Amino acid sequence: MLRFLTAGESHGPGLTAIIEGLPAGVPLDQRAINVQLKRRQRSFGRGARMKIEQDEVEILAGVRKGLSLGSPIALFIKNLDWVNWQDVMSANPAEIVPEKEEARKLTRPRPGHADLAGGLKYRQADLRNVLERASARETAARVAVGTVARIFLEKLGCRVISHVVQIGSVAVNSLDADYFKISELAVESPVACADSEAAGKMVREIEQAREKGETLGGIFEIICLSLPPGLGSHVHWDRRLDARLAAALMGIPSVKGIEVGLGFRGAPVPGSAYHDPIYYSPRAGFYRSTNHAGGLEGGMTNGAPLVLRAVVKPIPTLRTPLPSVDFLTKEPVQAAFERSDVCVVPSAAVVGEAMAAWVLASAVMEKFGGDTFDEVRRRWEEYLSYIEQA
Ligand code: EPS
Repeated sequence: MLRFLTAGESHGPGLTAIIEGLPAGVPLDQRAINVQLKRRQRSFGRGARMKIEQDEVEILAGVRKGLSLGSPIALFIKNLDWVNWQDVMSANPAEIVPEKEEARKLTRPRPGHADLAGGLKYRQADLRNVLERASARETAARVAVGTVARIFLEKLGCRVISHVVQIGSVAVNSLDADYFKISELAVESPVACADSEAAGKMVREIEQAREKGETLGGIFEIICLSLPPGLGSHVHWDRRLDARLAAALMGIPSVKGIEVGLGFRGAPVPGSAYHDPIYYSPRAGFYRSTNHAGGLEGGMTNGAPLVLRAVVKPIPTLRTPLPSVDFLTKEPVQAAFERSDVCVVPSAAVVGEAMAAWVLASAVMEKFGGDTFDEVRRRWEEYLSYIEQA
């Protein structure tokens, strides 16, 4: 079984992740992880914090001479902002400077953030004790973990890509390109959008939002390619791959809805036009002319590209804050504002890729699992040749 945990506060010393269950013999290079960490950081619409952080992973355990050992893998990403926060955030009370701690205290909960519910639940007088872990800074660790899963999948020939299809009111209509081209164009775009005309409008909409002290949400699409049929299972609710993918994507801060294939857009479509007819040819095997199901039927991959969408709400830290109530005095106030991002949709797409890769690698390990990568690969290849002959 593959599993992982992360630890770390947004302004603490850094983010730690431990991965367990990866077989021995997977080639892991920190440079490949750093490429994905950079992608998460650099999109248009991020705030000043991203000028401070230069996320780079350190592999502290579980890898020797570039290969996984089958032991737990420990990853660490330093927070470069820590030097500015040590006297507020230190685990050592002797290092805390009370005036600085007071100045950073948060008592005006932001609507839409974890501040209020978390403060009540964990009985905190300083809501910073909630904010610090609720912050999407933690998603840097998920990208590092997901990249390990991505490398594992790529060794089996699978790809996970993404692109942004909507930011604020600007949506991409339909894209006349294959998924590889879409991915290439998206990687080059400042807003991860493969349609350059829409991307230009998205950039302008983000600029206008920044001027107004607003924030913007949007939609990203994840596509997973070259998966065999039969990952996941119809036999239990918690083995259905669509349920597991949706949970992993919903766990990304600000993600508020998931579509599989046509998703919500399928509501007005009659069944005869919705479902993807099945054909067979000796060369292609079973195939479809459409993919409204998004590559998932009965909770299993069906061999078609797996297509998911996630809607991201506009982030709740607003420069022109909404009404709130002081957590301690109960007086009406304006919600707190901390330096923040205007739009995180392109970054969320990178996190989405990471989480999708994680769920898929877990499903691969469940079906083909072994202690070494070669064992997994042999079982995988044997299954692929069975599928080819089926
Ligand atoms: C975040 C607030 C901002 C973001 C941060 C998430 O941080 P700060 O308050 O330090 O400027 O930049 O995102 C990241 C640090 C990151 O790496 O994505 C929040 O409150 O969620």
